[in-house]
Amino acid sequence: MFKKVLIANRGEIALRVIRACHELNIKTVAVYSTADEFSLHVKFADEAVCIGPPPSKDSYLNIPRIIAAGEITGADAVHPGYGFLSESAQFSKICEDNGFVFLGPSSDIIDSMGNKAKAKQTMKAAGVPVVPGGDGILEGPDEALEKANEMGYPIMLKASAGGGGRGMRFVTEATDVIASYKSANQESITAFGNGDIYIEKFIQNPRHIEVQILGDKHGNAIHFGERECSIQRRHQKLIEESPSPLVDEETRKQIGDAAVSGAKSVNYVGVGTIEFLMDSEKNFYFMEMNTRIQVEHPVTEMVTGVDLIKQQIRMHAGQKCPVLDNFQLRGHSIECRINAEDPSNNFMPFPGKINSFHMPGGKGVRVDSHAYAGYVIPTQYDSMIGKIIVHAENRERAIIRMQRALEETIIDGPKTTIPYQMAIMKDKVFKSGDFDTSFLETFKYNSEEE
Ligand code: MV4
Repeated sequence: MFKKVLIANRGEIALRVIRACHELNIKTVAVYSTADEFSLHVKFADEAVCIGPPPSKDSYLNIPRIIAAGEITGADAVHPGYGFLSESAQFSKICEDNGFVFLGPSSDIIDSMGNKAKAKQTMKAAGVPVVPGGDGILEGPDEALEKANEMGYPIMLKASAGGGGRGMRFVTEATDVIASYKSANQESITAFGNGDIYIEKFIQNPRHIEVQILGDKHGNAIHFGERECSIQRRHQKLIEESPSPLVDEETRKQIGDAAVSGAKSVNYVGVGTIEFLMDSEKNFYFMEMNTRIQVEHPVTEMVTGVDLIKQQIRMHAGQKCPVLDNFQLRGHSIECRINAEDPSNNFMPFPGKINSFHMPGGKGVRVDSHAYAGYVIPTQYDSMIGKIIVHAENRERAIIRMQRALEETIIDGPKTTIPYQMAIMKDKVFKSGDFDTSFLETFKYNSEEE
């Protein structure tokens, strides 16, 4: 097992990794920018190294400085968290080349899943259902039009180097294909330095369902069921849950088996997430694979009883996947991401000082946060200040418990997403469990009512 892990991240996920390491008797090294000097991840790590000024490119994205911090502290592994360098094939390779175990997949796997068109082909070859469409990248606008006419409208054009909704175009008729291709191609070149585009049939009102997988170095892979992530605003998830209200035992087995064969086909090591679109008839289609731990991993931990970060570390230390007999999800878990944003003002970020801070507790309530009373939310990074996660016997009780937890929460200073999430917890459609990724487009929020 590792002796000392450097965490190349900040905020709640850095703290989450520190907690897992300490339970495994592993020492921890935090790295931080000058904007995070008073963050809890710095306080709770065994050692902390300042790696630069606030801009991410000079600190949390600065590979030479992170490697230097690992060298001077004698770390033997690097955990990348999520965001920042977590899906950088280059960072994975540089860590390994400098003698650190990268607690994520090899650069080859990150690369092959980062190329979304290629990832689809790989999954299709492994027998995973994929969104119908062209096979691989388009040669140019003419081929885009030809393929679109063959498969019928509406279609989606997607950037192969993109993901998470960036560089995407929705096209409803032939007259728009050429211009949409060109603009997606240009945007993709600007954003990712790669203009490759692929085409897919448009899936009407899909749900976003993802499967948590775990692979070891011995060719084994298992899954931990699905997460329902359809409550998103501009491709930012706000609420996640497990299990999905739409997924029955039979579908769970099918989608889980598909995810496992996808993971096995690339000899996947560590934690990963396979994202699917699911239509109203419960047909599911592979969309993308995320080769990192995700923000919403706690809902899976609550319904499986597994510590995913500990498992991730164990897999990279060479241990075998646990054997799951009669796998089933226990009860229901919901997570609300607490962002310092004003839901009444277009979710405008609201950095600044937190004057008072009281987090909920009691049965079935978990809080993952790096914030505290007196903490100043920096302006440079994302606005998530924590997550409230609940677990209960079933979905109805989990919703009641989340309402109770949100009610107890006091954050004085910044505006937060809490009142908005409270309104969702009281919404009839949300409560019914019958919603899709368009839910927030039509959700009416009246801040006066809260
Ligand atoms: C789609 C789609 C419908 N059909 N692809 C958005 C994020 C990116 N990962 C893929 N996305 C979508 N791809 C086809 N062929 C609908 C979406 C989509 C979406 C997906 C998941 C969660 C929220 C979404 C919101 C709008 C559109």
